[in-house]
Amino acid sequence: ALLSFERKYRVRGGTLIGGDLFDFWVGPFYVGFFGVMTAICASLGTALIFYDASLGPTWNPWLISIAPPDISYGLGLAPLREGGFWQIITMCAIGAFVSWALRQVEICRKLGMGYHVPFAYGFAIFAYVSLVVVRPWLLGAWGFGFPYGIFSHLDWVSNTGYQYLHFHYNPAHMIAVSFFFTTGGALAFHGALVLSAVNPAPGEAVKSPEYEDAFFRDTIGYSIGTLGIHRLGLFLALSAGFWSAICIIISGPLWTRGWPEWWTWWLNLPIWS
Ligand code: BCL
Ligand code: UQ2
Repeated sequence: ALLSFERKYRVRGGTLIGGDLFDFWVGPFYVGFFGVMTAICASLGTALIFYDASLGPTWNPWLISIAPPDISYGLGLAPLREGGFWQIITMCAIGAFVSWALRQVEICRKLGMGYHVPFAYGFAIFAYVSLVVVRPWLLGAWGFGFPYGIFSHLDWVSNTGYQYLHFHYNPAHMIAVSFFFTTGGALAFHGALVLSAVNPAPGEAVKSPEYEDAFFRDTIGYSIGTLGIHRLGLFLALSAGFWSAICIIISGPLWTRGWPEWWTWWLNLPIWS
């Protein structure tokens, strides 16, 4: 159903491509050229996943796996059943993710809003593309991408991690993990603080943002502010995704030995060596 306030926001225009052609809604969903593209890419990719799974040895959802080609195929196309499906599915996935981001851009333009949401989503796409395009390309074979399967991708992460002996020593992985944890911490603080302000003792009025500021000033002498916490949250979350992408791109293309060994630069500093 069309909610009463929605009509006001169903404005024409703002499209990047296609003009008025796809400028309509289906139920609550804006369509647009990129909505059509997302639907096509996502359906085709999903259908190919099911088709390739049907050729495989199992329907156990934990074990189904669609593997990239053997390293020997390099950066060429592989026969469908030897990684070609993975290659087409990867193209469908990227097509769907990028179309989804551009559909977000069109919606931002319609509503006259900033592009923060598609910008943020772009970091997730970057992390995915770094795994299945950038790093395989830098290493010279699509076979370095990860397989699409629940257990199989976990095995890939484990194997790739141990290939560098101890992935926790990867400095970019350290930064990424720290940002993930800090994001969780910050959102817990923020959620708790807002709920504490809007849930006062029974009969008392809801507390204003000044109370939120006062709570943190009393506690740690500093409040980042109601707008500031959202800027900080976005920064922390995007940094988590960004450093994740960096940590895997540099593993192989930039550093081929164990990550613990990378720290010899520190141990060899002239101060103590
Ligand atoms: Mg590690 C990567 C944390 C131990 C090896 N590791 C990561 C990072 C993250 C992390 C920093 C994965 C997040 C990411 O990339 O997000 N690792 C982490 C932690 C520990 C840890 C916290 C821990 O011990 C407490 N890692 C280890 C051990 C190693 C190890 C030591 C194994 C033995 N780690 C590796 C390797 C990798 C990581 C190898 C990586 O490759 C990975 C990384 O950095 O990848 C970039 C980014 C987000 C994405 C990629 C998701 C993209 C989403 C897309 C765009 C949209 C999807 C839409 C979806 C399909 C739609 C579904 C529809 C719905 C159903 C509606
Ligand atoms: C805050 C504020 C909010 C908040 C939070 C804070 C009124 C409703 C959580 C407190 C946050 C600070 C001091 C930053 C902490 C830093 C890190 C890296 C976690 O001041 O303004 O708005 O939600």
